[in-house]
Amino acid sequence: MSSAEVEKLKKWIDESDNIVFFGGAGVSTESGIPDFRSVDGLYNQKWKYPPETILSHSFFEANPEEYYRFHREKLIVDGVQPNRAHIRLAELEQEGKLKAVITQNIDGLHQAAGSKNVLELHGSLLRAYCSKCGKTADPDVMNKGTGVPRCDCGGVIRPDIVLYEEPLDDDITRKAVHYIRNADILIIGGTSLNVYPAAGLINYYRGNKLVLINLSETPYDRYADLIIHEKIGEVFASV
Ligand code: CNA
Repeated sequence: MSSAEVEKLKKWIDESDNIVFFGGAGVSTESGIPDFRSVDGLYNQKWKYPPETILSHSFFEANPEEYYRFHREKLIVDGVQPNRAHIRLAELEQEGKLKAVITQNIDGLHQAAGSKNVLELHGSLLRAYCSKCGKTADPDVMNKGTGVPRCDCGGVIRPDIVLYEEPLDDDITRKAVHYIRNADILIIGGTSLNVYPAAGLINYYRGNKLVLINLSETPYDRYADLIIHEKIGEVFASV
């Protein structure tokens, strides 16, 4: 891929050693994981309730069976691999150019690609714990089993993700603000910037190289210094 915008991004990346990336579900669609808001995203697929209802604390507490049906059918996609966006971001970290990946994703693909400093604002599907006693649990019983997984203590095992109605982790949020505030370039990609408080974190950026890579428009387009409405994997393959 080559365009004036992608060339400009490449030049900025070449010249910087303080890049921060902030991403969302669109980073993983090219790996085969559906996002929420695209036409083939989870919002537009048939299910009894919208994803934000099922993925809420109160729904999980009241309907763990239904939650786990959705979890195994929709959230878990077998055999997914990092795509070129994940891989290039990991390389940029290794080259000493990228300081942190801040992600709303819960799929673990940045770490699978080799990224080390990944701030998971919404947790990870690769970790589980008991909602009653707090003991760590094997994520396989949650992701691969059937029915509602339970701990020895009888409590329901839950994913270590931030469900709607639940607060973000303070420590991770503080770190994310630190990186964003001090970044030279902030690249935002594959996110509709509709989910708060995560989306609000980008307001901490103080630089003049705010890059937005997203297929569709976002509420933040007018604040961006560079906008690329292309597939993020293809863009990162070219920079
Ligand atoms: P979203 O609201 O579904 O938005 C995704 C955005 O990405 C949309 O604006 C799309 O246009 C855009 N997009 C889709 N594919 C591409 C692509 N190849 N290149 C560039 N842009 C693309 O998702 P957000 O992340 O903004 O919403 C936050 C939620 C979704 C978070 O809480 C996530 O945990 C949750 N989510 C995560 C995953 C995952 O971990 N892979 C999957 C689905 C939902």
